[in-house]
Amino acid sequence: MKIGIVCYPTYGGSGVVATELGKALATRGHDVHFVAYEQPARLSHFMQNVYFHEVSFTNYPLFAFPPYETALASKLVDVVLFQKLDIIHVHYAIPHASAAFIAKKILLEKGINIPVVTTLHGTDITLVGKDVTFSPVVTFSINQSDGVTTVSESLKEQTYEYFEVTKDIEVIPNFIDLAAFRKYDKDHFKKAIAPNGERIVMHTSNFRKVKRIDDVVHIFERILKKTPAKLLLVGDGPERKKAEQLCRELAICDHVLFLGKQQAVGELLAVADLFLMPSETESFGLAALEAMACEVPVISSNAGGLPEINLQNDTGFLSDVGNIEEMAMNAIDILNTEGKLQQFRKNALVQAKRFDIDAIVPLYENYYQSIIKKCLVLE
Ligand code: GMT
Repeated sequence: MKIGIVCYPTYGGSGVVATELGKALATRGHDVHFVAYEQPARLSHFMQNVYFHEVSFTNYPLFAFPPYETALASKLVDVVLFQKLDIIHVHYAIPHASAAFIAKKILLEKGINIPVVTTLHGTDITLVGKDVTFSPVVTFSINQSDGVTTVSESLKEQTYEYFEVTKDIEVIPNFIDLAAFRKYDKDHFKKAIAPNGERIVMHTSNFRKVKRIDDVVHIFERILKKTPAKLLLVGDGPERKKAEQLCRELAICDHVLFLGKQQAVGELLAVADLFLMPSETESFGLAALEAMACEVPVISSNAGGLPEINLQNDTGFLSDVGNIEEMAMNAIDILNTEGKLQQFRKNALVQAKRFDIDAIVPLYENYYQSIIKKCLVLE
């Protein structure tokens, strides 16, 4: 198949899922054309069957807000026509699904019925999308997509709850490449981070409000009172300054490392003992799955799709959003009970294997085939 993938070129979340999916599809012999405003972060090396089309445009002083959606729709028309795509797969509804709808309409005028699949990732539904600023367009473009997928059962339910969606939604969970994320010997890293054998606690995110970075810091402060530990904070975003300030106020700076955006998150997870994800909302929690693949138990909230990934008293513990006392208590329990830590490590890997990339990518291939068939019947 010739597949167009529209995504954000970001380091985490939907951008990473879209890029890893595209790379896996290319490895399986498909031609994959990425369309984005920048080269996707995980597309750093040449790969056979992978192409990148940048959405760029000359700005004009009249535009207080550059019309990205229009430029993207035009680029999609161009790529479909000249690369002869079989299907467009957009990741994150805003504004990708509506841009794909415009492109589809233009192409229909030229006698081409290009199938469009939209994958909903989370905040495009639960946070930004359901705001009145966007909701009419999100509802419309979901209903106009030929196929719609969500990354968890919980996100599917929320989509039906928040929007008047008439489409059938297919749940295709996110996935993990177990060859890239695995526990391996990184002893020199461990010694550099925790020279006195301290436990290593980790959090990675885009440091947005929904991630509740304050909770991460407060949980860690409580852990520190009971066990020697280091906190690795990986990533960057609007809440980082506040988190730095909080660490100063709590006088725990010597035990906290702000590492910023890191390419090789797997290398850090390989030395971690516990992962914290106290998010306000989380449709899936890909970062938690990455941790589990590296045999790291997870202390998380029970928001959104997290109970589908992190299993209570098995791969970690889940608590109500904001219940930092319980999260800290469970974290201390795991870190201070060696037998439990080892058992949870094993369970985490067993659970991660259920989301193996080799099992999930064929689900997308089959879904594309069914949508292409459906569009052919309609022609
Ligand atoms: O985490 C974010 O806020 C980024 C966002 C995105 O779309 O880039 O992530 C969402 O998509 C990820 C990949 O499907 C999911 O693993 C995250 O749970 C989801 N984030 C939220 O729902 C907050």
